[in-house]
Amino acid sequence: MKKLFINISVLFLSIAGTAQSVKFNNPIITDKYTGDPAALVYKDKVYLYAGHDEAPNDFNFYKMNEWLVYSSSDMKKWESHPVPLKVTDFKWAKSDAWASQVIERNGKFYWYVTVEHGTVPGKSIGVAVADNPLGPFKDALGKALITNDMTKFSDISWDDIDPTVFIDTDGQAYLFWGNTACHYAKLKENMTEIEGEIHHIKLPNFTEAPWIHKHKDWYYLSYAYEFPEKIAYAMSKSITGPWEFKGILNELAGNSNTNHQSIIDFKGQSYFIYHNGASKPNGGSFRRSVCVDKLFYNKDGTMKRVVMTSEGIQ
Ligand code: FUB
Repeated sequence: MKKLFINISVLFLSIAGTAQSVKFNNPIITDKYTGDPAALVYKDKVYLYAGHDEAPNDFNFYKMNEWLVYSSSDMKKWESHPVPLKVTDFKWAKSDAWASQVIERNGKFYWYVTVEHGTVPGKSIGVAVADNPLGPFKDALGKALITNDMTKFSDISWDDIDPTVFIDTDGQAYLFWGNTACHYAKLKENMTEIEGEIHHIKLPNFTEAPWIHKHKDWYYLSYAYEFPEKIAYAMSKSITGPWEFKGILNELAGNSNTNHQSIIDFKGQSYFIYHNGASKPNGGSFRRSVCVDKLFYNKDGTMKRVVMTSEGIQ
């Protein structure tokens, strides 16, 4: 009887010990509220670009004036860097440092951003450029690349948001973007001009936040689905489609009505990077925090549903 008692206490001790040794790594960014993560793998690092959520605790809409950049070599430790880009760096823009993405081409880094245009009513897309992933970035065009009057697939004034850029194996670059309507167009080699017409892709319950990535020989178009948002995705054998809808990839975050994803492969592992509103004590839809969890594929190329965790990357 005495022996049994001792064994049970060892078991309790070891359970308590295990619980204490687990570290909660999500959210990964805790120095500021951050939303709309866009990750870039360059050389042996991941650069994470995000909008800075500056809304005070009693403010129930976005207040975003600048974008931030963090870097990591292992997806666990994240280094913060000086603010690389602000809305005021685009003289023609008025406000709203909304979702963005950085991509490298021929040693230059192009940062596609959403902003409210100063004179053309509605949201627009601008592009900044730098010689290295940390900047400084400067407006590459001196005007918007996309304005609200260039697209007619949706009547709202905020349908031209959330750019994602992809360079295909033949060197052709594509810009995808949208809210309620998913748009795409070719980019010229200079990365600052649209080539040809703007197309529209029909996707079930498309809200916003398209993200294009390729894994093995499949192209993936993930996006925010419904509102409040889940993340869903479609797959194709070609960047220009046809896209086949594959269902939900990530469930509601619950504490934020948006979830905005970024998907990368880094050092042999796939990652799903997103935001939620879980930061204590004042996190929420307008004070978001970036998180990372592992992403896994099935043999047929479909993606396994993401499990959002507090532990994150251990
Ligand atoms: O951060 C402002 C907007 O919220 C983004 O542009 C959308 O993707 C949503 O996350």
